[in-house]
Amino acid sequence: MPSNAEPENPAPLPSGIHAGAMMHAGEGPAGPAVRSPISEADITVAPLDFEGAIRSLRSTGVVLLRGAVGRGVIEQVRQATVRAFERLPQVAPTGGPAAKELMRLSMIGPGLTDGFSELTEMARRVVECGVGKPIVELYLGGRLIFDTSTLRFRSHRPSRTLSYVPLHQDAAFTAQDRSWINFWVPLSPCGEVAPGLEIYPLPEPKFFPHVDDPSPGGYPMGFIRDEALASYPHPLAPVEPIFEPGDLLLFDGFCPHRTIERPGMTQTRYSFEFRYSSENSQGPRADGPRQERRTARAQP
Ligand SMILES: O=C(O)CCC(=O)C(=O)O
Repeated sequence: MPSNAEPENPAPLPSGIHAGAMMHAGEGPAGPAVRSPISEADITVAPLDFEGAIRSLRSTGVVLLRGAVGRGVIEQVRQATVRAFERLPQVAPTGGPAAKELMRLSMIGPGLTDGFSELTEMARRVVECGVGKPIVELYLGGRLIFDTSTLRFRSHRPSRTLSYVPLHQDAAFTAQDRSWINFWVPLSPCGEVAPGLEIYPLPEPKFFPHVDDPSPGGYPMGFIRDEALASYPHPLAPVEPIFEPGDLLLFDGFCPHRTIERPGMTQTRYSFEFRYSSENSQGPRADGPRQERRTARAQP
Protein backbone atom coordinates (compact mmCIF):
# COMPACT_ATOMS: atom_id res chain seq x y z
CA MET A 1 0.00 0.00 0.00
CA PRO A 2 1.39 3.42 -0.85
CA SER A 3 2.39 5.49 2.10
CA ASN A 4 2.09 9.23 2.67
CA ALA A 5 4.66 9.24 5.42
CA GLU A 6 7.71 11.46 5.13
CA PRO A 7 10.92 9.65 4.45
CA GLU A 8 12.89 9.32 7.66
CA ASN A 9 15.94 10.96 6.13
CA PRO A 10 14.83 13.97 4.16
CA ALA A 11 16.86 15.07 1.18
CA PRO A 12 19.84 17.34 1.81
CA LEU A 13 19.03 20.97 2.32
CA PRO A 14 18.61 22.76 -0.97
CA SER A 15 19.65 26.36 -1.24
CA GLY A 16 17.18 29.12 -1.82
CA ILE A 17 14.89 29.26 1.20
CA HIS A 18 15.36 32.63 2.78
CA ALA A 19 14.44 33.83 6.20
CA GLY A 20 12.43 36.81 7.24
CA ALA A 21 8.81 36.33 6.37
CA MET A 22 7.04 39.62 6.87
CA MET A 23 3.61 38.84 8.16
CA HIS A 24 0.96 41.41 8.70
CA ALA A 25 -1.79 40.06 10.88
CA GLY A 26 -4.33 42.70 10.03
CA GLU A 27 -8.00 43.06 10.57
CA GLY A 28 -9.91 40.56 8.48
CA PRO A 29 -13.34 41.23 7.10
CA ALA A 30 -14.71 39.24 10.03
CA GLY A 31 -13.31 41.80 12.51
CA PRO A 32 -10.00 42.14 14.26
CA ALA A 33 -7.66 39.27 13.55
CA VAL A 34 -6.52 37.33 16.57
CA ARG A 35 -2.85 38.03 17.13
CA SER A 36 -1.58 34.80 18.47
CA PRO A 37 1.97 33.98 19.45
CA ILE A 38 1.53 30.33 18.38
CA SER A 39 4.95 29.66 16.97
CA GLU A 40 3.68 26.91 14.70
CA ALA A 41 1.39 29.38 13.01
CA ASP A 42 4.24 31.70 12.14
CA ILE A 43 4.94 30.48 8.69
CA THR A 44 8.44 31.80 8.42
CA VAL A 45 11.03 29.36 7.23
CA ALA A 46 14.52 29.61 8.60
CA PRO A 47 17.36 29.89 6.06
CA LEU A 48 17.84 26.64 4.22
CA ASP A 49 15.48 24.91 6.58
CA PHE A 50 14.06 22.22 4.36
CA GLU A 51 12.80 20.15 7.28
CA GLY A 52 11.30 23.27 8.85
CA ALA A 53 9.25 23.80 5.71
CA ILE A 54 7.85 20.27 5.90
CA ARG A 55 7.22 20.70 9.62
CA SER A 56 5.34 23.94 9.04
CA LEU A 57 3.18 22.30 6.37
CA ARG A 58 2.44 19.43 8.70
CA SER A 59 1.69 21.54 11.74
CA THR A 60 -0.24 24.43 10.16
CA GLY A 61 -0.97 23.38 6.57
CA VAL A 62 0.98 26.41 5.30
CA VAL A 63 4.51 27.47 4.57
CA LEU A 64 5.79 30.65 3.01
CA LEU A 65 9.12 30.34 1.24
CA ARG A 66 10.81 33.68 0.78
CA GLY A 67 12.84 34.15 -2.37
CA ALA A 68 12.17 30.59 -3.45
CA VAL A 69 12.08 31.39 -7.17
CA GLY A 70 14.51 33.50 -9.17
CA ARG A 71 13.24 37.02 -9.76
CA GLY A 72 14.27 36.93 -13.43
CA VAL A 73 12.05 33.94 -14.13
CA ILE A 74 9.16 35.51 -12.24
CA GLU A 75 9.54 38.77 -14.16
CA GLN A 76 9.31 36.89 -17.49
CA VAL A 77 6.12 35.20 -16.34
CA ARG A 78 4.72 38.52 -15.09
CA GLN A 79 5.32 40.18 -18.43
CA ALA A 80 3.72 37.29 -20.34
CA THR A 81 0.77 37.35 -17.91
CA VAL A 82 0.23 41.09 -18.32
CA ARG A 83 0.31 40.64 -22.12
CA ALA A 84 -2.18 37.78 -21.90
CA PHE A 85 -4.55 39.87 -19.78
CA GLU A 86 -4.23 42.75 -22.24
CA ARG A 87 -5.21 40.39 -25.08
CA LEU A 88 -8.09 38.87 -23.12
CA PRO A 89 -10.78 41.33 -24.29
CA GLN A 90 -9.96 40.43 -27.90
CA VAL A 91 -9.70 36.66 -27.55
CA ALA A 92 -12.35 35.90 -24.92
CA PRO A 93 -15.43 36.86 -26.97
CA THR A 94 -14.56 34.25 -29.60
CA GLY A 95 -13.45 31.62 -27.08
CA GLY A 96 -16.81 30.23 -25.96
CA PRO A 97 -18.54 30.41 -22.58
CA ALA A 98 -15.54 29.21 -20.54
CA ALA A 99 -13.35 31.97 -21.97
CA LYS A 100 -16.02 34.61 -21.33
CA GLU A 101 -16.37 33.47 -17.73
CA LEU A 102 -12.60 33.67 -17.25
CA MET A 103 -12.61 37.21 -18.53
CA ARG A 104 -15.52 38.17 -16.27
CA LEU A 105 -13.50 36.96 -13.28
CA SER A 106 -10.13 38.39 -14.46
CA MET A 107 -8.65 34.94 -14.72
CA ILE A 108 -6.68 33.01 -17.30
CA GLY A 109 -6.95 29.25 -17.14
CA PRO A 110 -7.95 26.15 -19.08
CA GLY A 111 -10.77 27.09 -21.39
CA LEU A 112 -8.72 29.81 -22.99
CA THR A 113 -6.98 28.48 -26.04
CA ASP A 114 -5.07 31.63 -26.91
CA GLY A 115 -1.92 32.15 -24.88
CA PHE A 116 -2.65 29.61 -22.17
CA SER A 117 -0.19 26.99 -23.39
CA GLU A 118 2.67 29.53 -23.35
CA LEU A 119 1.76 30.54 -19.80
CA THR A 120 1.41 26.90 -18.78
CA GLU A 121 4.96 26.17 -19.87
CA MET A 122 6.22 29.20 -17.96
CA ALA A 123 4.31 28.15 -14.84
CA ARG A 124 5.74 24.66 -15.14
CA ARG A 125 9.25 26.12 -15.19
CA VAL A 126 8.50 28.14 -12.05
CA VAL A 127 7.05 25.28 -10.04
CA GLU A 128 9.70 22.83 -11.16
CA CYS A 129 12.81 24.97 -10.81
CA GLY A 130 12.73 26.04 -7.19
CA VAL A 131 12.69 24.44 -3.77
CA GLY A 132 8.90 24.15 -3.70
CA LYS A 133 8.62 20.97 -5.70
CA PRO A 134 11.09 18.87 -3.65
CA ILE A 135 9.37 20.05 -0.48
CA VAL A 136 5.95 19.03 -1.76
CA GLU A 137 7.38 15.78 -3.11
CA LEU A 138 8.68 14.87 0.32
CA TYR A 139 5.53 16.06 2.02
CA LEU A 140 3.02 14.24 -0.15
CA GLY A 141 5.27 11.33 -1.02
CA GLY A 142 5.43 9.73 -4.44
CA ARG A 143 5.62 11.19 -7.91
CA LEU A 144 3.93 14.57 -8.28
CA ILE A 145 1.33 15.11 -10.97
CA PHE A 146 1.46 18.27 -13.06
CA ASP A 147 -2.20 18.81 -13.86
CA THR A 148 -2.81 21.97 -15.86
CA SER A 149 -6.53 21.91 -15.06
CA THR A 150 -5.59 23.30 -11.64
CA LEU A 151 -3.63 26.27 -13.02
CA ARG A 152 -5.10 29.78 -12.85
CA PHE A 153 -3.55 33.18 -13.51
CA ARG A 154 -5.21 36.10 -11.77
CA SER A 155 -5.27 39.84 -12.10
CA HIS A 156 -6.71 41.71 -9.13
CA ARG A 157 -7.39 45.36 -9.74
CA PRO A 158 -8.27 47.24 -6.55
CA SER A 159 -12.03 47.56 -6.16
CA ARG A 160 -12.83 45.20 -9.00
CA THR A 161 -14.64 43.04 -6.52
CA LEU A 162 -15.87 40.37 -8.91
CA SER A 163 -12.36 38.97 -9.08
CA TYR A 164 -12.18 38.67 -5.27
CA VAL A 165 -12.25 35.07 -4.19
CA PRO A 166 -14.25 34.55 -0.98
CA LEU A 167 -13.08 32.53 2.02
CA HIS A 168 -12.81 28.86 1.11
CA GLN A 169 -10.77 25.69 1.47
CA ASP A 170 -9.47 24.06 -1.68
CA ALA A 171 -10.57 20.68 -0.29
CA ALA A 172 -14.17 21.76 -0.92
CA PHE A 173 -13.47 21.83 -4.65
CA THR A 174 -11.25 18.80 -5.01
CA ALA A 175 -12.99 16.60 -7.51
CA GLN A 176 -10.70 13.64 -7.12
CA ASP A 177 -9.95 11.74 -3.99
CA ARG A 178 -6.45 13.12 -3.85
CA SER A 179 -4.25 15.31 -1.72
CA TRP A 180 -3.29 18.72 -3.03
CA ILE A 181 -0.80 21.38 -2.20
CA ASN A 182 -1.53 24.79 -3.64
CA PHE A 183 1.50 26.60 -5.09
CA TRP A 184 0.50 30.23 -4.83
CA VAL A 185 2.90 32.45 -6.74
CA PRO A 186 2.83 36.26 -6.58
CA LEU A 187 4.11 37.79 -9.81
CA SER A 188 4.07 41.37 -8.51
CA PRO A 189 4.39 42.92 -5.04
CA CYS A 190 1.14 42.47 -3.17
CA GLY A 191 -0.35 42.43 0.28
CA GLU A 192 0.56 46.06 0.88
CA VAL A 193 0.49 48.00 -2.39
CA ALA A 194 -1.88 45.62 -4.19
CA PRO A 195 -4.60 43.19 -3.07
CA GLY A 196 -3.15 40.24 -1.21
CA LEU A 197 -4.20 36.97 0.28
CA GLU A 198 -5.53 36.26 3.74
CA ILE A 199 -4.70 32.80 5.00
CA TYR A 200 -5.58 30.85 8.13
CA PRO A 201 -2.89 28.48 9.39
CA LEU A 202 -4.79 25.70 11.16
CA PRO A 203 -2.93 23.92 13.97
CA GLU A 204 -5.49 21.14 13.54
CA PRO A 205 -7.06 20.36 10.18
CA LYS A 206 -10.79 20.96 10.04
CA PHE A 207 -13.22 21.17 7.19
CA PHE A 208 -15.65 24.09 7.41
CA PRO A 209 -19.06 23.98 5.72
CA HIS A 210 -19.26 26.00 2.51
CA VAL A 211 -22.49 27.75 1.62
CA ASP A 212 -23.48 28.06 -1.96
CA ASP A 213 -25.22 31.42 -2.23
CA PRO A 214 -22.80 34.01 -3.57
CA SER A 215 -24.16 37.52 -3.61
CA PRO A 216 -25.23 38.90 -6.99
CA GLY A 217 -22.09 40.17 -8.67
CA GLY A 218 -19.94 38.25 -6.22
CA TYR A 219 -17.46 35.55 -7.09
CA PRO A 220 -19.52 32.54 -8.20
CA MET A 221 -18.45 29.83 -5.83
CA GLY A 222 -19.31 28.32 -2.46
CA PHE A 223 -17.63 29.96 0.52
CA ILE A 224 -17.20 29.79 4.28
CA ARG A 225 -19.23 32.25 6.30
CA ASP A 226 -17.05 34.08 8.82
CA GLU A 227 -19.37 32.90 11.61
CA ALA A 228 -18.52 29.30 10.75
CA LEU A 229 -14.94 29.92 11.86
CA ALA A 230 -16.18 30.31 15.43
CA SER A 231 -16.55 26.54 15.67
CA TYR A 232 -12.79 26.09 15.41
CA PRO A 233 -11.45 24.67 18.67
CA HIS A 234 -8.25 26.80 18.76
CA PRO A 235 -7.58 30.54 18.46
CA LEU A 236 -7.40 31.49 14.81
CA ALA A 237 -4.65 33.81 13.69
CA PRO A 238 -5.18 34.79 10.06
CA VAL A 239 -2.16 36.27 8.35
CA GLU A 240 -1.81 38.60 5.40
CA PRO A 241 1.72 38.29 4.10
CA ILE A 242 3.37 41.09 2.22
CA PHE A 243 4.55 39.21 -0.83
CA GLU A 244 7.44 40.00 -3.13
CA PRO A 245 7.98 38.40 -6.52
CA GLY A 246 10.04 35.24 -5.92
CA ASP A 247 8.13 34.27 -2.79
CA LEU A 248 6.20 31.05 -2.85
CA LEU A 249 3.28 30.17 -0.63
CA LEU A 250 2.39 26.51 -0.22
CA PHE A 251 -0.80 25.47 1.51
CA ASP A 252 -2.90 22.37 1.85
CA GLY A 253 -6.53 21.72 1.05
CA PHE A 254 -7.69 22.58 4.57
CA CYS A 255 -6.19 26.07 4.70
CA PRO A 256 -8.96 28.69 4.53
CA HIS A 257 -7.94 31.62 2.35
CA ARG A 258 -9.39 34.53 0.38
CA THR A 259 -8.39 37.56 -1.62
CA ILE A 260 -7.96 40.59 0.59
CA GLU A 261 -8.00 44.30 -0.19
CA ARG A 262 -7.24 47.09 2.27
CA PRO A 263 -7.16 50.87 1.92
CA GLY A 264 -3.90 51.95 0.31
CA MET A 265 -3.73 48.98 -2.04
CA THR A 266 -3.81 50.89 -5.29
CA GLN A 267 -1.86 48.66 -7.66
CA THR A 268 -2.94 45.64 -9.65
CA ARG A 269 -1.79 42.27 -8.39
CA TYR A 270 -0.78 39.50 -10.80
CA SER A 271 -0.39 35.99 -9.47
CA PHE A 272 -0.90 32.39 -10.40
CA GLU A 273 -1.80 29.29 -8.51
CA PHE A 274 -1.27 25.67 -9.31
CA ARG A 275 -2.12 22.55 -7.35
CA TYR A 276 0.18 19.59 -7.05
CA SER A 277 -1.13 16.18 -6.14
CA SER A 278 0.90 13.02 -5.90
CA GLU A 279 0.35 9.52 -7.21
CA ASN A 280 0.49 8.27 -3.63
CA SER A 281 -1.47 10.96 -1.92
CA GLN A 282 -4.91 9.50 -1.82
CA GLY A 283 -6.99 11.07 0.93
CA PRO A 284 -10.59 11.97 1.51
CA ARG A 285 -10.82 15.38 -0.14
CA ALA A 286 -7.65 16.71 1.42
CA ASP A 287 -4.08 15.81 1.99
CA GLY A 288 -3.06 12.55 3.57
CA PRO A 289 -0.41 13.68 6.06
CA ARG A 290 -2.75 16.24 7.61
CA GLN A 291 -5.54 13.68 7.69
CA GLU A 292 -3.24 11.35 9.60
CA ARG A 293 -2.54 14.13 12.05
CA ARG A 294 -6.22 14.78 12.55
CA THR A 295 -6.91 11.08 13.09
CA ALA A 296 -4.01 10.78 15.51
CA ARG A 297 -5.25 13.73 17.56
CA ALA A 298 -8.80 12.42 17.63
CA GLN A 299 -7.64 9.23 19.33
CA PRO A 300 -7.63 9.25 23.16
O1 LIG B 1 -5.38 34.70 -5.55
C1 LIG B 1 -6.39 34.86 -4.89
O2 LIG B 1 -6.74 35.95 -4.44
C2 LIG B 1 -7.24 33.66 -4.55
C3 LIG B 1 -6.54 32.38 -4.84
C4 LIG B 1 -7.31 31.18 -4.44
O3 LIG B 1 -8.40 31.23 -3.99
C5 LIG B 1 -6.66 29.88 -4.58
O4 LIG B 1 -5.49 29.82 -4.95
O5 LIG B 1 -7.34 28.87 -4.30
